[in-house]
Amino acid sequence: MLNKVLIANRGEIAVRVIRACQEMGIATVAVYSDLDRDALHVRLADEAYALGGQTAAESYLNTEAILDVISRSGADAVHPGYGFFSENTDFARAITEIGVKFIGPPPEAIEVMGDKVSSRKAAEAAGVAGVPGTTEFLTDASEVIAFGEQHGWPVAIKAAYGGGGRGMRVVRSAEEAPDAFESAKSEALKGFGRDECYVERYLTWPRHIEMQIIGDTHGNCVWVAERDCSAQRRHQKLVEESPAPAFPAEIRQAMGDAAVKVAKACGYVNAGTVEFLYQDGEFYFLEMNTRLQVEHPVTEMVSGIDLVAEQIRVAAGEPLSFTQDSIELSGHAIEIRINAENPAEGKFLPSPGHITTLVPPAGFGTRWDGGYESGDTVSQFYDNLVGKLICWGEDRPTAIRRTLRALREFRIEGIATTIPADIAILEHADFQEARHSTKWVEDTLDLTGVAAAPSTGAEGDGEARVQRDVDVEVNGKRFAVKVFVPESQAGAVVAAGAVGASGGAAGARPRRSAASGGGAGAGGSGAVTVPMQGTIVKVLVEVGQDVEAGATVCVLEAMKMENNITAEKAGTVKEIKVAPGDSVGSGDVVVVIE
Ligand code: MV4
Repeated sequence: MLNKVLIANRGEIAVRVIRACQEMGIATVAVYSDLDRDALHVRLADEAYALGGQTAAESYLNTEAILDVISRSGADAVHPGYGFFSENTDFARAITEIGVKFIGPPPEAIEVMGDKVSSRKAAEAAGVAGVPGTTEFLTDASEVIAFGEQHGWPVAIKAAYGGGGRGMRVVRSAEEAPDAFESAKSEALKGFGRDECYVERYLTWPRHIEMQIIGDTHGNCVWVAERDCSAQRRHQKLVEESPAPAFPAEIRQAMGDAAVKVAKACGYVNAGTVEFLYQDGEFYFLEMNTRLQVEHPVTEMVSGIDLVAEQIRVAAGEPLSFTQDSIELSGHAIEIRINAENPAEGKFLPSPGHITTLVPPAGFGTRWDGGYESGDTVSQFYDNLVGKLICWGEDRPTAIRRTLRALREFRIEGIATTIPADIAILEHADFQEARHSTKWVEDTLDLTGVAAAPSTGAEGDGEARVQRDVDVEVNGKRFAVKVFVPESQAGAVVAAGAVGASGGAAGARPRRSAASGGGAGAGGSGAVTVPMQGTIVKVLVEVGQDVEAGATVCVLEAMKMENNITAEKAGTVKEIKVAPGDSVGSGDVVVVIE
């Protein structure tokens, strides 16, 4: 068995792998960037080493830095997680060449499945058809026209070295072919550095169904279960589930067999996923992902298999713990990706920042795979996945009800999240009756009424609250509002701020005169804080400057409005803690006044 695993990743997947290792009695080594010095995965690992740098490129994608930590830590295996180096042939080779186990497939399998044309050829050689199309690169728009006339319109022109739908052009008639061909090639060149394209029939309302497989080094390769990932937006999965709704058992069996054939054709070992498009009772090979996927927990919940533990066993040369016939699937599982994004008006704007409160739901059949806890900060430098909520029920309606209960119970403040949009998806009849497809979220679901969940912070982390009166301005009218802040911040002089047209804090009422007191008053620490999460757009004071009570010290952009943050008391600016562009959370101190 392995002795010490280095997790070459961060966030929830690093936490997931650390937990599996600890349950197996395997030591764990975390690596971290400068921004992740205090991250959850670092806190949980047995050892942690700095990679240096802030961005992914400077840290988690720095091969030399990771190889150096392997050498210093004595790790005998590396788990890449997903993203980052998880499907990088060179990285896998670099690890195996120094005699360390790469917990994933052989580099050769990664290579074959790395480009859409070679993966399609490998699948077709194994007798698994892709959507009817060409397996040679296009040289001219006339070939697109010939294909469309033969197979029917619409057709899809795709980038051979592309992914995630980028560069894909849907062509509905011969007249559209020349422009679509040129634009697909130029986008492919810009996006992937390669302009080779191919054409295939376009499926107008497909479901995106993927089959989990896992193979060991003893010739065993099995399919575990399928996942339906059709609830997506701009190729970003929002909701995944297993089993796929309205999916006949005979199709499941045939798709499972097809996935295993594709895996065996490329000598696959360890966990992998074969993606298909499913429409009108037919399924077509799309691509193969040579890594553990974000959504692997739904497969674990319906099969009872710990896929990460199996990955580690396989990497250690052990056989799979189960056979194809011993796998028993039970119930229904749904995964919700909780992203730090504001789904208001369907825009899903990034919402990095300081998480002031994070209390995940719990209860029967409720799992939280999270990468952050209260007090952690979601950085703009990395993927904004905060964690995944996975709920299991004995059938799909029960799983949907449980997921909705859990989403409503979820307490997360300081950042906006996709939770309101997730609730809208699960409440919708199209989703509940499985009428959705990969285009449903963007073409049909109406998210205009969806707004970021209000971040009150009032009951937050169980800390006692004290009342502070805040002067706010709503559309030019000033109000005195009661704000209940954690006792630890009570000394702060809660800034007066202008609050958006929504009227801001509940219970706002006409401002009382300053003489009536309010705020921390003269006795406060003089720390001026912000009443809500947002971004600093202007700082209007300097250290040493004298300010009057009510003077604006900085401007906070929040709730799509510019809010003036003002000092409650006169004094001299002693410290400025922010600069334009900084993200701040509710209650953060921005300026200190003596
Ligand atoms: C397709 C398709 C319909 N017909 N190919 C998009 C990303 C890339 N993996 C392949 N994709 C698609 N290829 C044909 N012939 C529809 C999509 C597609 C899609 C596929 C899977 C998951 C989400 C999707 C969202 C939009 C379009």
